Amino acid sequence: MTEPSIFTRILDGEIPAEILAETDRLFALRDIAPQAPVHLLVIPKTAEYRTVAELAAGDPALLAEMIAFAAELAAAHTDDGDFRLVFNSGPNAGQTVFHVHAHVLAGGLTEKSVG
Ligand code: DGP
Repeated sequence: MTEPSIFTRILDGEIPAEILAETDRLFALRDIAPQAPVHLLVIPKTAEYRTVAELAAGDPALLAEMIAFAAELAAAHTDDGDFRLVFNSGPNAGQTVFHVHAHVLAGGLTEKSVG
């Protein structure tokens, strides 16, 4: 039995954090270490999927819900609704929490996007 993820512990109320918004299957937090003026996390309530590739294979509708929810959050938290969506996948790509989540980055980004 693996330990519950930090996000499951927040969802269960064990660790204090403001849940900004939620749906039946998702919730959103402010990232504790923001990398942009708006830096939110969109997180499935289920901890079943560790990475975005696992999620895409196992429940593609939930991945689509994450993207739609990210767009709604960006519209609510920015003037223009523009946003960047990042999934770190694997420790060598910077993933530290193995409970799939999307970073929603927005609000006057000035750097050029990578890639
Ligand atoms: P990643 O490195 O892609 O696995 O992203 C994990 C993010 O989770 C990281 O940017 C920091 C954030 N984070 C970690 N612990 C907490 C916490 O207790 N509260 C909040 N709001 N965010 C957290």
